[in-house]
Amino acid sequence: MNDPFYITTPIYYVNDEPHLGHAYTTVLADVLARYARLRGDDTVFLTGTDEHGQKVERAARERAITPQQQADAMVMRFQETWDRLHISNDDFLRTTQPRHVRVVQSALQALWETGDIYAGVYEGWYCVPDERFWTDKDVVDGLCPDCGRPVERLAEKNYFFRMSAYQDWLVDYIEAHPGFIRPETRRNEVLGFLRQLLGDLCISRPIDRLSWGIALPFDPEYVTYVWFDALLNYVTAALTPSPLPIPVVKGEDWGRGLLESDSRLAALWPHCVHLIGKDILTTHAVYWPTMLHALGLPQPRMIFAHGWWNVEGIKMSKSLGNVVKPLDLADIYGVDAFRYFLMREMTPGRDASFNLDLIASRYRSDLANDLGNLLSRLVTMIGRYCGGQVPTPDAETDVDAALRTKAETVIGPTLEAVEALLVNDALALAIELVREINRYLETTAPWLRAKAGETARVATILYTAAEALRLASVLLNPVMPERMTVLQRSLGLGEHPQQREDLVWGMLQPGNAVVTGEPLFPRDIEAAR
Ligand code: ME8
Repeated sequence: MNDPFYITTPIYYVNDEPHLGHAYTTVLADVLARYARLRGDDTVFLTGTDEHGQKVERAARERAITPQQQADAMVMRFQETWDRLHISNDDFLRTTQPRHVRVVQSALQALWETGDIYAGVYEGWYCVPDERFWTDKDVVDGLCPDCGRPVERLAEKNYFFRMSAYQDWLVDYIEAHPGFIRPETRRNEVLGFLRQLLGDLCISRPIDRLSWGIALPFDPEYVTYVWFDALLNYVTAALTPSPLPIPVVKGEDWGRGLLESDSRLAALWPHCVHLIGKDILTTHAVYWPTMLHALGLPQPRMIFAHGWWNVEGIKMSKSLGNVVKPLDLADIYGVDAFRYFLMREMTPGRDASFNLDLIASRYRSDLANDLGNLLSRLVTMIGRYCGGQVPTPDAETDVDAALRTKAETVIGPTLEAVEALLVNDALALAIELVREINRYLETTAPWLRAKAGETARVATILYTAAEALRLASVLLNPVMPERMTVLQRSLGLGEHPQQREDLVWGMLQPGNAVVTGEPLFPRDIEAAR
């Protein structure tokens, strides 16, 4: 039995629409989920929205609507975008859902009971117009680093999570679990951060300054501040759906009790993989593990922080007007080509720079020329020389065996690259197989054999090429699910969820009627769409 696979994206703020960066993380999670399903793992893929807090409250005020209306409108934009981008999430969590509010409140109460949450004084530089606290380090000459207006010293009662108590434990844990924070550079970054003394974490705001949040169960004059609420979403979604209240027990007994009583949580949680951008590494690799530990829950299997997408080398930002909208690109190149581009172009641990030429050249070379053209040549030749039916292969020669071996031996390394979260490498391997099939056709020249009347030889060549292409399409399916389904349909295969057995040589049935259709990746993109 395979281990289950529980993959999460960050839950995105609903103050603005999804852009290229959000699309990247979500497509990567989707691709990993689809590969896991191909492996036969019991897979749960979670994404969602982070709806409480100042950012959303302020965005709503600017649009003269309520925070709930703001959240509802943006959630639609996220869900529409994910639907268009073929995102196969099993769950979509909104932090305003009652199922989540009950988890947050009972977790807060559990930590309050043990003193892991306590009342204290929060002091800092406050920017009144921005409604935001800054530290000594942030403030420049008494001015807000964001808006440049004067800040004032403010002290107010708030609630804190005793994060400092878990610093030594966290360092030991990270050191003992090399695969916990990935890639290695991010792990080192977290260990470096933990060399300074860890403070406690302010987890509340008084409701007269922020009302859009989950009320503290032990002080209704306060709401919990975003991260305590947001991070717990991963636990909420792993629980068996239930309308019953979560029993309030102290500290670590909270998580232990849940694990004992909820078999879904117990099965999923230890296999959880959090996919995040590097911007939220500290919250996930420092706040979250200490919160989980205090609550008596084990750690997720892995926190993977990918790099940053810039646009032509510059940070994407609204004020620079260079925000890339994923659906605009999907409209031009097609959804799957856009997904392919995102996955092929970024090495997950590093930053990447977007530019339009890059996507156009990937499209032309890998997709239109290598892959799309191969399918159309093959289908045309099967039509012309084999009566439109996948031929029955005759005796295999060395050159056929070489292609079969190449196809069979590329499967292992491709899946291993995916397990290491190097989807870009996996794609490079799959496309290399496609190129090998093109070279094979050049070498074996079935059109010359056909002219010479060598029917059996033509049958073997076209079967071998088509079967190798089918295998490549199974490997590429998690990245381009819709286009690869079309490809398989062209080879006369029925639509079905891809399974491990599809990765075995010889699954293409002779006799299947091939289908000539529109090009898989039209060369003249503008004209075709
Ligand atoms: O931080 N390049 O939400 P958020 C790559 N609500 N990825 C990017 C990116 C870019 N330029 N811009 C955004 C939050 N992302 C919190 C998370 S989780 C418990 C709470 C992606 O809407 C990347 O995954 O600001 C990043 O971590 C995330 O969007 C931040 O989304």
